[in-house]
Amino acid sequence: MKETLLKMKEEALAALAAPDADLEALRIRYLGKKGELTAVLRGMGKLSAEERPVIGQIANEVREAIENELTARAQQQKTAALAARLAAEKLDVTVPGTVPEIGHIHPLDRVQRDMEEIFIGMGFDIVEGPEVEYDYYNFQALNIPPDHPARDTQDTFYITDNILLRSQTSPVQARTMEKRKPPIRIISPGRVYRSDAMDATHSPLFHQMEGLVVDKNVTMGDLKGTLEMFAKKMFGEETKVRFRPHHFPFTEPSAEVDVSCFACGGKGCRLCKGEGWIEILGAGMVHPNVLRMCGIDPDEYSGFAFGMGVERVTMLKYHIDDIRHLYENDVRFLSQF
Ligand code: 2NM
Repeated sequence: MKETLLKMKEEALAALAAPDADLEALRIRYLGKKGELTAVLRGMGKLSAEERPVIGQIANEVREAIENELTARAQQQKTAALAARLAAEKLDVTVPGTVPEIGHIHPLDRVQRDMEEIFIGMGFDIVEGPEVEYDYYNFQALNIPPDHPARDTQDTFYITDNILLRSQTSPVQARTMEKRKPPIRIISPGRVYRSDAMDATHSPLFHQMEGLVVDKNVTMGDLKGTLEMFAKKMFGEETKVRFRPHHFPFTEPSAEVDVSCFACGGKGCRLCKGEGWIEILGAGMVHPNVLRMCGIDPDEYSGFAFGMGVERVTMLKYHIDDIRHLYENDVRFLSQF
């Protein structure tokens, strides 16, 4: 029996020494309820009274030896597993990362925000209004007569007889004059709609930015100073501004406004088609009829207004030759801004 026990101990310790020994299986095999050591102990009943304590002690020593080795090997295996995991999960923190692709501000948005910042700096508020508008605010309140070509269904998207998609952002200004008392200093950026066929310079949906100032003693000089300041901030400090007489129903007098070419400085180039000047804005003194219809006394107050196309300015500034680039959202185009 002693030999059996000692042989069992040898075998158990040898099995435990294997690097990937299944410790739990070995514990069950040797020390478990149906294990080898337990089986030997069961046979002890047949031993004599002198043999029993001797074999009992050896059995205890064998159990202790196996238990101690199990504990030691468990600790070793845990340490080895941790070391293996750390080695496998090692990161080289000096490897350069993959740079995530970041988005771009759309050029139209870039230009609209630049315009807004300039006018905010001059004390203007931004006011927005509905794109689905009454005929009244889009035309009547702006002194646009019933037979004016702009009112033709060929040019304007009518929804009903008196509801349409606004063809300019000036209805926002008519609404503001009705609601607020002067002094009024606002710009109204936004989408406008005209029934135009799509080509390189036309789109049925485009963006405008219109401005309005109403106060006592507002003059054409204020209009020129405001637009000159805007042009210098928008196109560069050397930019000059030129007014040419024009006609709009909602302003009197009216002008088309050119800026000196920011590509050639006025010498004449491809961008300005050799003119040295580029038309950017329409402007004028708000017509007394418009002020009156919006509840402002034209004998007490005067005002100026202006309007420009955001697409046109964007295309000139970034040398974009086709308006459709601005709507197609091709990332090869957008990622250049
Ligand atoms: C332009 C040109 C000239 C304009 C007029 C008004 C209002 F509401 F005050 F009458 N808003 N915008 C105006 C004047 C717009 O765009 C080319």
